[in-house]
Amino acid sequence: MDIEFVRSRFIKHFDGTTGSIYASPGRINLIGEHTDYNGGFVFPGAVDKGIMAEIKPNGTNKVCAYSIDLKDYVEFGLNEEDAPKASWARYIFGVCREMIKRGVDVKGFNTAFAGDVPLGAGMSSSAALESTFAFALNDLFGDNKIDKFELAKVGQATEHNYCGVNCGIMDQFASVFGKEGSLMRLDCRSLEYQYFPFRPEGYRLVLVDSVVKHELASSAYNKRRQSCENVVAALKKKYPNVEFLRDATLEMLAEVKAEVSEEDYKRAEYVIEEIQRVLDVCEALERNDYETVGQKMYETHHGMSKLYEVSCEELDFLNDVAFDCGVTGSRVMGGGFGGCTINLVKNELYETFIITAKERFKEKFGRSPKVYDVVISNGARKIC
Ligand code: GAF
Repeated sequence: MDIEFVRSRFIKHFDGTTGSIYASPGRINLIGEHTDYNGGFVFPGAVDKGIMAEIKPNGTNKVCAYSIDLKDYVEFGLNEEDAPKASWARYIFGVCREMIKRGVDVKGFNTAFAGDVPLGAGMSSSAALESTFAFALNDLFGDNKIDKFELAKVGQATEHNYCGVNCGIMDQFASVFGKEGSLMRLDCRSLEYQYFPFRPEGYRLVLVDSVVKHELASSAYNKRRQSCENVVAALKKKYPNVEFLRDATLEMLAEVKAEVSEEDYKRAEYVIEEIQRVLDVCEALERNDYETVGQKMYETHHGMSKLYEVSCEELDFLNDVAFDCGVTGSRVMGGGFGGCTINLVKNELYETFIITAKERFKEKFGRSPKVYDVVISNGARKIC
């Protein structure tokens, strides 16, 4: 992201003065999908693409926000009834409200922001936006008294309360806590985390974007979460200590098979297996065993496609192409219903894989997928 670009737009759009600049990244996730809201493990890292915003208090109680990319300008107040209509502005409004709920005396400000996280690619541009503003408002109005854990929760609560997505904590956590060159294993129940330096010698991580965006992704996502909660409710009758699917085994699940729908059962089966896969991948990484890491990624894809049913034809196709090319690991990344596959590719296979994926995808779907190299980067920060 280019500081001068954002600054020039801020100056042009407002009164010619400058404010402070903040930035937060999007994320990748090596493994552990739809496990976060089940109290399980995830394995994300922040990327070198994100949102950058210039912000300056304006002495009023009004937020004046300009989206540089959308060339859209919105003003809103800071009370609950002042929620703006534009969906992008609701993220900023939600963050303001959540900070206010946590005792921060948020006042009006001017802001212009831009981003380079591809939208709908499953790299969480929304978490990048939330973290940028949570971090900034904490600095500008809160004496930085809200800790980083709570800043991540501000982003998550914004999704729940103002954007209609009952997401887990992974995206916001990765965006706030990201560390250059490291992925993090996060226990989403306790929020304990551990950085894993990730520079796999001889391999590259690459995202292949199907450029498919599912219109109803949020409601389908919430439905998946509901399925998991239904199964937890059934398990609880037999095992009162079960709070999340994280607390269950496949054997326990089998015991309640008759009490849950077939669909909910499949969802839970995937989640329980996926939580274990994260731990297996961490162990494999400690031995530099990338073959096992890759194999687990393919298993995840299979589960997301056949049990959790959050893949789509285009993503399954990209996964098959990766397999045919001998790519070590490949799977749909993020919430699903479109977006990217994440691929662990041997250096010497990289060119062939990318060329083949582009050619075969175009042949089948009449358009090219996009390709992004992954650089694992730092989390939310003040730039100047
Ligand atoms: C989305 C959500 F926002 C995350 O919380 C997570 O559940 C992810 O989908 C799937 O792993 O990005």
